[in-house]
Amino acid sequence: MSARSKVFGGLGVVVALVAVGLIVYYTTRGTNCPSNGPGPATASPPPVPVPTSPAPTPEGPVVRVQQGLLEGVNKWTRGKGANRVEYAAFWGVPFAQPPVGPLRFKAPRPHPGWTGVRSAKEAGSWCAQGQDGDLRGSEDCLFLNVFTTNLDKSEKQPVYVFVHGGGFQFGAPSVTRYGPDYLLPHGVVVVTVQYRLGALGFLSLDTEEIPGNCALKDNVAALQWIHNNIAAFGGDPNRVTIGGQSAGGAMAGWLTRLPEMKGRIHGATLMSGTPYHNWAYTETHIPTALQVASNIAHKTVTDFNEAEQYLMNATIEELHVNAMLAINSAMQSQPEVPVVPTPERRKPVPGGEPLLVTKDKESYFLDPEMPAIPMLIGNTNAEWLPYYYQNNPRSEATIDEELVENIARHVPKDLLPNQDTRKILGLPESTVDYNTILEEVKKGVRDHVTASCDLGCTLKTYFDNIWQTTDTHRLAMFRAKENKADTYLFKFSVRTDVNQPLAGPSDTKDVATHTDDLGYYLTRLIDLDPKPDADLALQRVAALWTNFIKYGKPVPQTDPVVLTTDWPPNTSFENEVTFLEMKTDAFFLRKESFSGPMIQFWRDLYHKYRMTTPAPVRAPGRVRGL
Ligand SMILES: *[C@@H]1O[C@H](CO)[C@@H](O)[C@H](O)[C@H]1NC(C)=O
Ligand SMILES: CC(=O)N[C@H]1CO[C@H](CO)[C@@H](O)[C@@H]1O
Repeated sequence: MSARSKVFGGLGVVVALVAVGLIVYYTTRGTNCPSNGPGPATASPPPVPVPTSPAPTPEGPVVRVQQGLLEGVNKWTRGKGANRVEYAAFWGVPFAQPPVGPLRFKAPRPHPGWTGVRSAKEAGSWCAQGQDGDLRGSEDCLFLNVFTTNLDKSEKQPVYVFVHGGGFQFGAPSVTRYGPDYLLPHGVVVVTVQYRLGALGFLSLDTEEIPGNCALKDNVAALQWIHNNIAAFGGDPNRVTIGGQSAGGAMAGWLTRLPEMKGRIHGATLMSGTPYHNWAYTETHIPTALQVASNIAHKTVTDFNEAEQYLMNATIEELHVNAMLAINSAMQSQPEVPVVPTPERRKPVPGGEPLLVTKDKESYFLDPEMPAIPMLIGNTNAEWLPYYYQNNPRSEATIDEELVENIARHVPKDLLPNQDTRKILGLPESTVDYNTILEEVKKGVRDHVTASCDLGCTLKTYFDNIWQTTDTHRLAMFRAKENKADTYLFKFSVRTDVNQPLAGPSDTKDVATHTDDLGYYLTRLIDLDPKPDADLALQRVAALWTNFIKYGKPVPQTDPVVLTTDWPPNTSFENEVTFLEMKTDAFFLRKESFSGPMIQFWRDLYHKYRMTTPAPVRAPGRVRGL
């Protein structure tokens, strides 16, 4: 056991995130896993590009990007008939200079390029993350992967850029999952992106040295690189759809609203993740960063300059372990992950670190200057069911009662706007006692118990609400009010062998939990030969997704296999909404509350506490009630 293993192994620090399901489960069955050892633990200067000469004659497909020549590999998609196509894969393409040494915590800088032909046959190193009690990956990890069937063609194809999830702390688009096999036969170019994770991706003192939001800035740089280079792979830079799942969905949602991304993103698919979640944005970043610095220093550090030095000098192990401790301790009391996107409020310095998140969540989504981008957004139908069973494995009534009595752990803190948001929205100081809200929530849960849905059943929907569905619904409502571009809402309920095994004892048909949808549009190595029920569902999902990527609508025309009815876009997203229900045997439109029976309760609560006054930045009354 290495010293590193001991550091991670003894602490069990990932427990909270695993418990809430925000991390993606990595399946490493098969022989094809990239074996990226941990990278340098200490800061070192950015490497100078090494010429790869003398160059052997390339055997794989070669593409010229702005930085130089890349050699990929030719592959065939799995699948039969028209679903089996040959494609070129380019793995581990650097889209920025390695963010190491003095560039730790900084926005990515353009890659200086290379001479000769750079091999793009293997995945780049994962971004550093704790895994199975060990540290995996490296600080030098700003790579993306491109998959295309359209090299050397004059007619360009639309592009799908996928941002992986993993609670902002874990994950990577590896060769064992997030594969393009289902999407490529439909004529799109697929790109998967790596971004800095955990402390390296999000720690923030909101200073020039540690400005925060590195991971978002990595994605901004990746999209800029894609804009500049994707035509060389047969992709159309003017038809780029960004997609993401879980934390990746939240990131994709943020990106669609950044002015920097205007003209770089033309559509978005957000699966089980939006920027509205309590877990996808925090204003506790400064105390968190000082806490991490103090843990590293083994003393209390309050001075920003001193904290910066400790954070810049620390090893990646020290950073990750201490960030995980901060996350775990925050999540003991509420559904908040403290190492995630943050506001940037410092004064801009000419030539200094760029500011990215300069507004609050709501005003971003109501800014009339923002481009109109069609969106496909949705959830699985039982996102947080495993969380319920983790808390109450045998569905005991007494434990349900305890869960309600201790509801503070399960109430989104952002029901009340926090200080920074108040300032930006011009809202008065709050005089609300948070305990009043907690009592209202307890009562709300109990009021929704019915003869056919007892307390446990109500809690299952409640957990889905607080972690996912209320915010998905709020996003759809904001978009409908804004009425700028189409929104398509879906709920994914397919259950086949492609899903994860269910943690709970019951509900085995048509139940999909968090991450279950992933294996239906991106391939995993373990699903080599999907059974007929899975095969039908994944054909349908791939067609809907790629239609959206190609035409901006998932059903340009009805199809006997995919969907026999039209799927119209937004009309409104009031308490009852029309959405596509994707069940194992059939996909069909359905009109009911997207987030369950408590929708009116949540709307009232958000109306009462989060938006007590119409904000000056928007037309009066526009947001009230959301
Ligand atoms: C950080 O490293 C620099 C350069 O080696 C050193 O001068 C400084 O004292 C270190 N600071 C801390 C707090 O470790
Ligand atoms: C069916 C429907 O109401 N669609 C609307 C969705 O929003 C766009 C953008 O405003 C409208 O053009 C559509 O008519």
